[in-house]
Amino acid sequence: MKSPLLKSVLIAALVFAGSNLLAQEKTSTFKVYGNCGMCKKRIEKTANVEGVSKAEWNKDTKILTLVYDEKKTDAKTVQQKIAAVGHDTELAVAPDSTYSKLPGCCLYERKSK
Ligand SMILES: [Cu+2]
Repeated sequence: MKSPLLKSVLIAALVFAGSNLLAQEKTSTFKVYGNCGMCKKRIEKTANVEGVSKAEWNKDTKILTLVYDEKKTDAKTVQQKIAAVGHDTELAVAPDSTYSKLPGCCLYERKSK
């Protein structure tokens, strides 16, 4: 390396690239209780907060697959948001008043009740 300046610029570029790699996305899967296609839409829409790049709920297994940036959000926060719109999750329970306002087809069997 001829120039010390060039060297430090290169090092800075490498450190920058490295920190971008560290911001890699994390995948979490957890259970969200629900029944139908409407539930799927509601759950996925609610889970799609800032920092989430993918939220996909499987109606049959009740498993939500969440891909997100750990620096911006976490699985627990997303589960709390989902519970707040009426769906129980592994870590969060929906308020009874919210659950009871869901459309009839969405009134899934609550494990915790
Ligand atoms: Cu539903």
